[in-house]
Amino acid sequence: KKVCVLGLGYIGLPTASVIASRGVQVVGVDVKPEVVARINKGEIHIVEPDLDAVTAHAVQQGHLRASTTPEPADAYMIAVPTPFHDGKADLDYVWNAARSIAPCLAAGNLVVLESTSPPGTTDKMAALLAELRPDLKIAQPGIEGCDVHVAYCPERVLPGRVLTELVENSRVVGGMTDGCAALAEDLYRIFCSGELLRTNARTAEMCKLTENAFRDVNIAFANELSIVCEKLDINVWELVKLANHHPRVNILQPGPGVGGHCIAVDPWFIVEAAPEETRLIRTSREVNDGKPKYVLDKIAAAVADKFSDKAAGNGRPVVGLLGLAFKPDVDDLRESPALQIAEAVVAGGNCDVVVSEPHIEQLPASLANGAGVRLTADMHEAVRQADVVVMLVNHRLYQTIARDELAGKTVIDTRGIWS
Ligand code: SAJ
Repeated sequence: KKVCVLGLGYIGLPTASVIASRGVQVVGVDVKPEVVARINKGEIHIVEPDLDAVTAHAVQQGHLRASTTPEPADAYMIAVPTPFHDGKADLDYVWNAARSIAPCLAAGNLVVLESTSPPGTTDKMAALLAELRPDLKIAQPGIEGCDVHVAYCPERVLPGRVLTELVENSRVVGGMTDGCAALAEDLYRIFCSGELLRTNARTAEMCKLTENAFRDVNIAFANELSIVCEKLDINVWELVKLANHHPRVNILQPGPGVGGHCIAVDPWFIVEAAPEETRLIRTSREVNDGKPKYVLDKIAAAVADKFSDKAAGNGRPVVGLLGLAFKPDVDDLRESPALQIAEAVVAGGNCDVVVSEPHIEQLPASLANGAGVRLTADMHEAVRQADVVVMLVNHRLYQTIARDELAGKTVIDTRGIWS
């Protein structure tokens, strides 16, 4: 058996490597020649624990190979980006991937879409394949009997735990027909030890969006509570902890906002699909997107306060920002509320800024060009130099910052680690 994986990013590369590690012949396809060259040398281009060893081994054993063009295989897995711009899902990468495999397709093949997609995308992809290959009977929703099977099976792995979750998580396998789901189940059984749950493609598409929207709505609830609690002089972290002792309550943690390219994006796919019916999902997005501004207002008030302290001519207040990543213990700054806050503080220009982010070696361009900002590798120094300390990301490393280091400083703790 041979598998062709399209898109060698955060999902495609680990998936291709894990399938190849089971002794299956895998060809990974990416449009970027430099990515292909790197993987063929047994190296990886993304940060993910243990992936380097699994990929290197699969390449050395001759089970994994990368290429810029697809080739005939038994199964095709599409794991390309589906970005969201200006209120619309951009599915061009999916259509391009489908076009690129169309000439290779043969009777008996399976095509699985894994990319996060609006409900109905798999149907449209199958229709596109049918248009490009009129000589083959491509699966149609609910109609059994076809040459090429089509399914949707969303990835659900957590960055930082991809290799474990790829194998152990349960998976929703949505077929265009029951036969398609059964064939897709056989493919995932090669490397998944978790449960494989069969459904139709449309439900599987919605399931992925629902999981991330559920988390977003729950975090929005926590973020709204944090603002209410501040007004009412209640410690929100103590409150959430106490409420969560109830056997049927499980509130997530408030923070400076929601980042990453999944939870902050996927709910919009649902809003786009049903704009009139999604008041709660849309409002939750707005609550979470509003949280960085709330934190910025607190920083501005603290800086103004320190300014009056420093009016005697002792210089500008110093703001120490702890963390830039979108969540703890990762180096990923994309769509990060902490980075958004840092950019606005630096752009404000009325204070000096010391940034700590233990997972990066230099400031991103959006900060590096600002005046009065620098990165320090020493988080204790960032705290020591700051008049206002802002905890933005609860990296494990920050647990070594002692309470006495904060004495005499204004502390804005968006993650509740010192509360
Ligand atoms: N966050 C909070 N409070 C919390 C939990 C998270 O403010 O209690 C924030 C984080 O700081 C971060 C954002 O939410 O900014 C998202 O982080 P996350 O760890 O919740 O999720 P992601 O984006 O890394 O991964 C999610 C996962 N989805 C779910 O848990 C339902 C993952 O399983 C998915 O595979 C991934 O999205 C994806 O690719 O869709």
